[in-house]
Amino acid sequence: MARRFRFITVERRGPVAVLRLERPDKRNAVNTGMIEEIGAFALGLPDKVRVMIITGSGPHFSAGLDLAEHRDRAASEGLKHSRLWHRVLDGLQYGGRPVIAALHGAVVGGGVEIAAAAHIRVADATAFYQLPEGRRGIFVGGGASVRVSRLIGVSRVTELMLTGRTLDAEEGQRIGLSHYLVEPGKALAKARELAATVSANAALSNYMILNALPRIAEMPAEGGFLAESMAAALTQTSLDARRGIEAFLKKRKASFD
Ligand code: 1HE
Repeated sequence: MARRFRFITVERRGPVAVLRLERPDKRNAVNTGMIEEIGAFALGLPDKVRVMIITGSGPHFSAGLDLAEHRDRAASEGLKHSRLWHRVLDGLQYGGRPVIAALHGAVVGGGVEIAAAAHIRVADATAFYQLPEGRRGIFVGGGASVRVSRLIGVSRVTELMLTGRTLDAEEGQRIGLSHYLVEPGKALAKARELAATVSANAALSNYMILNALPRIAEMPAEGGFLAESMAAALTQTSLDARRGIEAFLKKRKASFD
């Protein structure tokens, strides 16, 4: 059953929640209300929701920051607004619940930033990507300097921001903006299929994959190895680890709480 907020709709089927950006007449441009709703919804999800999918209504994922709303922001307001994006997207990335982005049409500016905060990105062949901030006289503010740079490399981000050029779905797939590239109209179905797989994992394993892994990857090697051992020790002594290993040895499918 779909529930409508002002700028998003959400629907839950078992352990999977689908959040849809719902401003198709404005190409899902992200105004303050929408980013706040994404944050409130994602942070308020009950534990039984194991995976979240984020997608866009209409022919585009998102045209990024709502430029009409941004026009008159003073520097201090712009700073707070950008920090709001950071809080919300940090909540998505590190909330402990895998997030899958199903992308189609425009994935532009802040749209790329939202997608980059997701853990798995599925694009359909209509997807195209842009970082047009240079053309608009602004700068990225939703975390792209960090997240997108880490995803595709700062050199590529520099080139994309300087030229504002459009990358098609194929190029996006080649450079790592998407993990999966599917036929037009099939991104959400593929995301649901992946969500079924991911939601069947042990919750603590998923939590460590989302929280320990990226932080360990940023650490100096020696600290990283120790942190990895601690994450491994904690995970492998859980009840779910006993169930998962037992199931494998008995040639059964594991089932977790
Ligand atoms: C918007 C926005 C928007 C569309 N803010 N209203 N993002 C951009 O620079 C992308 C700007 N948008 C576009 O390049 C195009 O709209 C699209 C390629 C995404 C889609 O084109 P199209 O031809 O299907 O739609 P359209 O006719 O351009 O737009 C339809 C309506 O949506 C129109 O409003 P209307 O009242 O005239 O019908 C547009 O004004 C409106 N619209 N995009 C506000 N972005 C956290 S910081 C992140 C920094 C950024 O994201 S910078 C990138 C901003």
